[in-house]
Amino acid sequence: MRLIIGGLTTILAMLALASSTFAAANTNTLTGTVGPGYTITMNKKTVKAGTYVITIHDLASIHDFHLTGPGVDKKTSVTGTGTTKWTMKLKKGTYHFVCDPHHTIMHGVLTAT
Ligand SMILES: [Cu+2]
Repeated sequence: MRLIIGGLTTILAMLALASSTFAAANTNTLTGTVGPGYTITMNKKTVKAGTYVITIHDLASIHDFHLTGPGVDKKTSVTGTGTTKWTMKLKKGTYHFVCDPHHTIMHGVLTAT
């Protein structure tokens, strides 16, 4: 019986180790998309403050994706298209993303808490 409990404890310890290793390797990610129509979106509205890899899909040559907020001012080119990855630290606060040429109709907010 002691042997079985000992074995079980070892298995549980290994599972705990495996899950914490997985959590450490798991990066915070966000995805922003602009175009192809007159839309700009972020896949989340609220996130925990921390380091993020933000993947931007710029799907139109008439739009850009411009993200600003505490310590952040990043944008893709208006004429350029394609996928861009930004690694950045999001502090607690409010971040705004816009398409500069159409900022009155294409904008959104991301909150870090
Ligand atoms: Cu635009």
